[in-house]
Amino acid sequence: MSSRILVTGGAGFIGANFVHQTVRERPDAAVTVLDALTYAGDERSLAPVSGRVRLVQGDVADAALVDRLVAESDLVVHFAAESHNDNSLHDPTPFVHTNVIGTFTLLEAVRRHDVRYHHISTDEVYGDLELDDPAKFTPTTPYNPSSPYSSTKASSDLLVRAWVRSFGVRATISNCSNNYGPYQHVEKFIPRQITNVVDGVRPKLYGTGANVRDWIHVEDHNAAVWAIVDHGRIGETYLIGADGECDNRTVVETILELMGQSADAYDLVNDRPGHDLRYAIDASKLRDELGWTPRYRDFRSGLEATIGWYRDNEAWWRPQKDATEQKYAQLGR
Ligand code: NAD
Ligand code: TDX
Repeated sequence: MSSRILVTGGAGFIGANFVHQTVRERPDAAVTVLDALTYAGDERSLAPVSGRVRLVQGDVADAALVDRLVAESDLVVHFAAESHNDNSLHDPTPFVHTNVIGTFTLLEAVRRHDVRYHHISTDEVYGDLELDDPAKFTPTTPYNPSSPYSSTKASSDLLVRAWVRSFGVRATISNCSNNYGPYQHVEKFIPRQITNVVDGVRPKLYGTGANVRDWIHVEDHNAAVWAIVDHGRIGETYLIGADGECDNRTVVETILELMGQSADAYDLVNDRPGHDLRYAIDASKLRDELGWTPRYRDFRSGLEATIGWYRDNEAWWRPQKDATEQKYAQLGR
């Protein structure tokens, strides 16, 4: 099933990895990527599958373009978003445009053409947990987003739920924890620190470094997305996570150690305003109902492989590095 697949945001981090995995594992799939190629999108991330993928440069909020592309698809997987919390604190405008209006535009098109839709979202819609609270997010945790980014993602999830209930749109939603792996923009925590160390710059930890994220390898996220598309129940929300909780300080210490530096060779910098303390996912619904399990169970070796990728692919990230660090310098971070 689903031989004609429209992947929005397929030139971004998770979307590009999804396209690679799809081309590798589903030889019959005809993949079209719709991507605006913003600062976060890079055509070169699709180079390994060029010839197997059609790239359309455009905006998910462009109703005419979206209508045409959806009409010729059997499945839409919607990754496109403005994805960085720090940017959303500086200027929320593109977050509302892409994350809210873009999702609305896609939903109207899949409604018109009765096309199966999968919505990619984040655990940040649930807000945060206390550091010493044993609780984890579940599909019934109330929405309580903290940042402009997470509130626009929460808005988009609620639109999907309403379009399922009111119009019978055939949609599923997944809310995943923090991803790491190849092709992630150097603005994000792990690639920023790896590339800083490559450049002889000390890693930068916000606040005290005590905040906890629940890390999952991008390949495991995307395998879970396929499990949901293939076997998930329409209208349902699945949480994706791999029991990868780790505080930021430990992540930085591990990167430093794996890169041959002293584990305390980092700086504490200004905290992010409204910084969520801790995220943690209970993925038992996904595991029990759909039989998904993560392949990357050892965060340390996943980090080691990711460090290797950034060392081997400096030409991919180098063009973004200076501008990214200049933005952080203005924030004292
Ligand atoms: P990213 O920023 O690396 O990529 C986003 C892509 O969307 C880019 O290629 C960009 O060009 C494209 N895009 C942005 N605005 C667009 C528009 N108006 N029209 C068309 N394309 C547009 O993001 P990512 O980290 O790969 O995240 C992908 C999705 O996964 C997002 O929906 C995000 O909310 C979600 N998510 C991310 C994580 C994570 O840890 N990175 C975790 C959970 C969920
Ligand atoms: O230099 C840094 N130093 C630092 O301590 C950066 C860039 C980040 N941090 C901290 C902030 C967070 O606690 O590291 C943690 C991870 O930061 P980000 O990579 O910015 O991710 P986060 O804000 O947790 O959001 C990510 O996961 C959920 C993605 O960017 C979102 O798109 C996704 O929804």
